[in-house]
Amino acid sequence: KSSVNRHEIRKIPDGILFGTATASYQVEGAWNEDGKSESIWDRLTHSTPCPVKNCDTGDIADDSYHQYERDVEMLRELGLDFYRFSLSWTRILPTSFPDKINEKGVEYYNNLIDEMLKYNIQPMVTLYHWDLPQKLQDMGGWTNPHVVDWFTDYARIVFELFGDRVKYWFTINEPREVCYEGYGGPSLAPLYNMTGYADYMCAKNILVAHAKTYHMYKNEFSKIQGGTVGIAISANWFEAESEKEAEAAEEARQFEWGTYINPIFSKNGDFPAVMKERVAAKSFEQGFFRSRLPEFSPEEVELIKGSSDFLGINHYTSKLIYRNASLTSDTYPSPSFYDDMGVMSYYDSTWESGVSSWLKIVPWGFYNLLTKLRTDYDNPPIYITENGFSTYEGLEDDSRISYYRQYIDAMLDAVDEGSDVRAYTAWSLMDNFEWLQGYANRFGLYEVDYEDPKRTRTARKSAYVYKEMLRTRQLDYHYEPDTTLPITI
Ligand code: GBH
Repeated sequence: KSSVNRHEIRKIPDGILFGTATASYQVEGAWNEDGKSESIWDRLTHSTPCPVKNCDTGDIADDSYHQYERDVEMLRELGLDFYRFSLSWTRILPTSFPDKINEKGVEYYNNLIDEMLKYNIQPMVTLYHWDLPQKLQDMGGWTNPHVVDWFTDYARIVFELFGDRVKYWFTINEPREVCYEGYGGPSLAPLYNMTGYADYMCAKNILVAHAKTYHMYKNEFSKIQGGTVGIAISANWFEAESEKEAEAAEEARQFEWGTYINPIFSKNGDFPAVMKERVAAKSFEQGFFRSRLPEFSPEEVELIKGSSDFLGINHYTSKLIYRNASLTSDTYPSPSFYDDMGVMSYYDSTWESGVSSWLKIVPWGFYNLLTKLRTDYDNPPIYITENGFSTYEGLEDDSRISYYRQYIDAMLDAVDEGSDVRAYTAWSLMDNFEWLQGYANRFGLYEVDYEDPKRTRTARKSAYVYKEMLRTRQLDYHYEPDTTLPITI
């Protein structure tokens, strides 16, 4: 489907909210200030040899802990409806548990929230964006079923502290990345690298923790506080290389995001059938006495089913999928998540790339994804909780502008056909600590100067374009901002 008609000015329907996002560890800095304790990212970035590109850490990051007023000023400059940020568990609860609340940490978030609300910018708050308390990691983190209690206790404190003012909650950011990249693979903390086991244990526990938190809010808070609760799931598009690979592509989608979307949003709940069958079959072949994929009890299936007021989607890119004769038992390590899934994937060489090697520009993939979510899950309310593009430093970011225009265009195609998209979030407000890539890959509408102790933020060309799009509620491929003028409120 050709989604782009670049000659017309396209009206953006009223009612879709626009914002930007960041996450605590990626922007706050102040890693050990005012009573904050150590998270798994503090531990990882301080370990030797340093695992992050250029030995970067989030010790100072964007210094948002001290610069929340400037951050809110930028939100105002852009004219945003909302700002999606996350809370640092170890800043609020230094023991990990509810026995000690760190007032200074609470004060930081109160200040940020109150400053935003002064200007009518809605806080959308993520409870967990990857910075688990190290103490809980030492007890197994997301592989320990007790994490369900640890997380819901933390969530209860957070709802009590901020729920009078925060009306949009996300429990977990990207369970697939937490579990697969953190516990299965070695590309996010805690780098467990135990795929085929730890990633599946994490998947079960994180879904139960999410669902218990959802029900706690519904039962105990929503009547008084009146907010909504959801989850942000990463879902890239997986396209069949050719028609005969349709089944392989569908299996990739079920393994990659069905793992998390199916239990919450499908009619029957539970992990996708194909995943349960495949992992069980592989496990028995390999000599296990039971499936490496843990089962949900019937009560857990019911608990998780429907446990979200909306579906948050982080979408960045697409891949092509095939399965052929060359896929043998040696293609992937066995057991492993990828061996269980049993497909091959690659990026089309004609797709333009961001600085992040995994990020190719494929706007029609976004359209296909939204269409698929609409048809498979009975048109759930969708919040696009992240979408964005990486460059090197520099203020002239035409490739980012082009990415945003094409992706928003593709999103509007799906909206025209009935997709219930309620919000769109650009990742990111400003450059920040891009996990193992450090500060080399930049996603910001604002550039951050990391040489400058003040971490000065400067609007990129894309900030001007995003602002104008929101102001006029029009998508105009020909709009050229005058970046010699300062961006003003
Ligand atoms: C999101 O992850 C995250 O929510 C956000 O925090 C992040 O900054 C943003 O997108 C951009 O990445 O090349 O081995 O370092 C999107 C999924 C997670 C995919 C991290 C790439 C790192 C792989 N990304 N992952 S590696």
